[in-house]
Amino acid sequence: MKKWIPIASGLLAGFIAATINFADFSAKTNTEAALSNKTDAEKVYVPFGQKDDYYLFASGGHSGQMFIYGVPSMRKIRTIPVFSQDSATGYGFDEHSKKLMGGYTWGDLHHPAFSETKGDYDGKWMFATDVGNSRAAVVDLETFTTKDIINVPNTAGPHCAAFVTENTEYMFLPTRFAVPVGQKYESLDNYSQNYRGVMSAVTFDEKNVKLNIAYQVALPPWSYDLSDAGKKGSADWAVMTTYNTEEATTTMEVNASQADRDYIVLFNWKELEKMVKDGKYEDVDGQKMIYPEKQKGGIYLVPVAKSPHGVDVTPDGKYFIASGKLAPSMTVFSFEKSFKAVENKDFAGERNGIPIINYKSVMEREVNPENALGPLHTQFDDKGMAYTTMFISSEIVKWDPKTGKTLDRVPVQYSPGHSVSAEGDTVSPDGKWLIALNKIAKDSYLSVGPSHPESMQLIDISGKMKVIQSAPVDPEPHYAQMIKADKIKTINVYPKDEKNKDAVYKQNDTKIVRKGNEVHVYGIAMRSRFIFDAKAKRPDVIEVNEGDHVFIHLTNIDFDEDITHGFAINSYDLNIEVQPGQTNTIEFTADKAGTFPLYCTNFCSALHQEMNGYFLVKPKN
Ligand code: K7E
Ligand code: CUA
Repeated sequence: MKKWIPIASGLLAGFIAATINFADFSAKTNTEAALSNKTDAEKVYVPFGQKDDYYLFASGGHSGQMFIYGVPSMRKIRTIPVFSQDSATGYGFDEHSKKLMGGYTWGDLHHPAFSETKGDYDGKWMFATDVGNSRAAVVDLETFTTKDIINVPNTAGPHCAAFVTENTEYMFLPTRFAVPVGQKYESLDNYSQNYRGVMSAVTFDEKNVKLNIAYQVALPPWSYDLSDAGKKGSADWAVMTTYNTEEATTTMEVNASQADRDYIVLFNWKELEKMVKDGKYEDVDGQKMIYPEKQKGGIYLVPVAKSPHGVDVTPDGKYFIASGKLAPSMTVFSFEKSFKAVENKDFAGERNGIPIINYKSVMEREVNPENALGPLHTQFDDKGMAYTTMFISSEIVKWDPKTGKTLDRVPVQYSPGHSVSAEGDTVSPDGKWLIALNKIAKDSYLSVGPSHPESMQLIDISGKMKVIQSAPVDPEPHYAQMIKADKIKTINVYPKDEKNKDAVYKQNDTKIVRKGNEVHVYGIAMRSRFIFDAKAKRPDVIEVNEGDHVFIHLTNIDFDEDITHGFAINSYDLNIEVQPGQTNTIEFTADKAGTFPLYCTNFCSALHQEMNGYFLVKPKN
């Protein structure tokens, strides 16, 4: 344990200066790439007419979006707006998505997580959280659209999520930043007494497509980092890393790295569920809050090398592996030994009323691959072998969790944060591909000025690890998940919804209804015209009075795959889209008098350019 201390403090400087430390191995990797033989090229070549084997869902970081790539071609297929406005799809402009966004304009999306059934991705839903504005979202994989977003109170940046339990019972959202409960004003002098690091247990109601907060846990005022849910024998448990157990309130870079040890929080969510059922919680602004110092059992601390970043559960559910970040070690812990320690009360005191499990009793092994620095996150293959990203030494290290032996390593350009393997978070990873999600793309692509894109490097892990493809990606792929393509079942068009009062499917049913100063347009978009009122002299014109409150309900009646129409009003800063069969509503006040052309933004036919009309706003006087 002691040997970590000197290495770790030296590493702090290395960590900060990491980006300038390894310019010398670019030449070598570039040459290697140039020499890449036909076999490698063939491996990533997906001929026209054929499709990729995997979908990659990459976090879009502070773009607030999610990026969809095909693997192995590494071609980008789609952007799904989740937490940020997106004019390409009208997301955040139409009524439904505007409401979902809750008044925010951006988000910081870190860790996408597929819904799971029996520990396997089921291809139905994708979850994600927003560090920027403390929200959680669910994306429907039939349409690749965001369906629900909730605010997570008492939490400031649920960075460590989303990781779902084996049957999507919960996703746990620990907080990155501790704040007072209710986020009320409180002097930082009272940090240790009055701040908390609240974790939320979020459930997903699949029938109503609603996210809900089942309960919260008022953990100590520490920073919580990556978490993971147990699997198989450990399915009722989850783990998360902590840092700043020093409870520093300023100059975190130095002050949060003082102690030799931080902790892994190990908790049994079935126990927490029982506490809630038994009324063992306090009502805090409508949330069921468990205070672990009062409600004992269910939550434990496991000491770990200082400031860990990632913790990952092995596919067999037997071990959890913490990565040092500031210590050059991966530490393998045994779930079974942890359960025994809990049962035998094998504790070394407690902190904030939470028992600390004896490190020696549960630690399986400390693994220190030679000269490998800055371990962050671990993924797995079909044989249970681990692949850990080394942020500082810019490489992926393959090793055996059962022996600690280093098996292989491959340099990447540069500074990988996470990596992702095919079906990597399931109980049965595929062992096919690993993608390094690199923070620095220096030397990789044509220059676009001082700031570069991030890079995703595709690594063939079927034999000796080899980087065989690289794709630029917008900021910022913190994490990604890779799913077998045939697990995703998309729909071709939105089915008719006769119950939707806003939908109009027949031209003769289009109408413009006025109620006082409220105007409701029930319109149709079709190749290649808008029809707002079929009986009017000019069916494609909307005329209102200045100050009118306008609702435009638009249905795309082209029940034909890929015939999407857009709807924009020139100079009104409005733009929505209607996908085939979809009905969408846009609501606004006509506060500018004048003549404004309206048009279809999405190229939909040879006469797309003719798909326009006028929005006329009569001045008040
Ligand atoms: Cu970038 Cu997972 Cu948000 Cu580690 S996190 S690198
Ligand atoms: Cu409809 Cu272009």
